[in-house]
Amino acid sequence: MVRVIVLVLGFWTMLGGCKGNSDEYRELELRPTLNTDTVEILQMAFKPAILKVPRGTLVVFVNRDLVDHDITEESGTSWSSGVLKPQQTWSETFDQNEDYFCSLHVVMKGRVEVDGGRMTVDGGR
Ligand SMILES: [Cu+2]
Repeated sequence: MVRVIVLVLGFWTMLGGCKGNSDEYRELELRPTLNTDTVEILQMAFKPAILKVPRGTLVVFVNRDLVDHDITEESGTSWSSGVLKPQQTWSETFDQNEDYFCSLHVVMKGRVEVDGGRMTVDGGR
């Protein structure tokens, strides 16, 4: 009997990722896929300027430019990354469409479009 249990545990371990922590295992079951995507900041622009993603995608912003930038929600009130120095990254999960800009260089604008996402409420602009 003990031998059977050892074999089963060994098989689970081979299947990958189960470290014997039941909470961790449960979390993996509940969140089977975490979508991620990337926006690069390069030559004073967000690339791509419009990123289309499934709802709940974790978007990683990477500053590949030579100067500081930030990522700030368009109205400037909902969220902001704070200053991102060259080679620094910042990430945010998107559940709805969001327009954003760089508050250090206001001509830099970008948008994340979520599949089936609602339009963000325009903050009086
Ligand atoms: Cu900037």
